[in-house]
Amino acid sequence: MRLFPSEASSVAPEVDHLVLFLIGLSLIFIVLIFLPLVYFAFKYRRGTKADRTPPRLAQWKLEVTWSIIPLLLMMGVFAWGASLYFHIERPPADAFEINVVGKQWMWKVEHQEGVREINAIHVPVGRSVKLVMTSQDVIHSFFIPDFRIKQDVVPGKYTTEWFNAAKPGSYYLFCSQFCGTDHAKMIGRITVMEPPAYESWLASNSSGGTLAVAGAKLFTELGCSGCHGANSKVRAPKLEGIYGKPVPLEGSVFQIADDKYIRDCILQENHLHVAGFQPLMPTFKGHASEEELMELIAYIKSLGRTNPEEDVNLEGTK
Ligand code: HEC
Ligand SMILES: [Cu+2]
Repeated sequence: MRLFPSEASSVAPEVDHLVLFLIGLSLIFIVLIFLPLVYFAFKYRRGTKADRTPPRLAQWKLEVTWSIIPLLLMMGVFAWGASLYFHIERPPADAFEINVVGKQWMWKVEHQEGVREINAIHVPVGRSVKLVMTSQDVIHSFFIPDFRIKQDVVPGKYTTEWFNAAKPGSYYLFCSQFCGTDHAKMIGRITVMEPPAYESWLASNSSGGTLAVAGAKLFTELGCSGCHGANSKVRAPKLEGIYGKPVPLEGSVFQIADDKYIRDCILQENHLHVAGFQPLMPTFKGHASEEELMELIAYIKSLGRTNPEEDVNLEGTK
């Protein structure tokens, strides 16, 4: 029997150190408080001849001591916890992306290379992986105990989570948000492989097109290219190079063209209209699945990207 799951990601030991420190600190204070409590309960119980004259201590010194010491300890724990939280929440700039769509009751996974999986993710060891996640029905939560990471997966939003797997192996993936009848069956496996094994896994499973290529196909099929294409008669904004840049919207506001922004444009949610254009774009709500939206985003991301390095910079500024 094991008390803790294995520490299989770069942040796992850091999380454990904090947890163990908190448990240790609590134990120290439990002993400091309860040992004297029990001792005094016996010493001063009714009928004993203990000396009950109040002690002549400088009260304020005591008060200040037991206020300042816990305050410093708690502020220390706060600083430690906050910095660890930011570390866990902010994916490193060089992380590569994998898309995840949760639904009752499975995890659908799409790699940028176009490989699809269900209830499984294959990743290389020692590389930072960023999961871009959404749900097509209710709130789910993506939880890998061995990696010490958990993040809600919310319909209509993209949430992210990252990890850097520390050792090859197979690790459980759970949904940790009660999401309906078969919630308990929403279980998957993370397979961490040595980079060469991962490369050959990718090569043998990819069916050709990358996510961006699938998105390009959809872009034509759904008629986006009819308006946004080079020879279109409709005045629609160019989509080349918009990803990650601020877009001027009606009413003199700017919004960064990130995944959520592009998703909102395609579904025409939140009344986003680009400044200087007629609001002619139809909504594609109900015409594109969550996976297809992610493919369209991958395609728009790939547009006008001349320098692969740019990728990293854009991620870094988010
Ligand atoms: C009928 C023409 C038309 C079609 C079809 C169309 N769009 Fe648009 N699109 C527009 C217009 C006009 C705007 C600018 C006005 C606005 O934002 O409402 C726009 C805005 C956008 C924006 C925001 C651009 C920016 O500069 O911030 C994105 C992203 C976008 N469209 C993507 C798509 C995708 C993806 C599809 C296909 C699923 C699509 N559009 C289909 C006309 C169209
Ligand atoms: Cu779930």
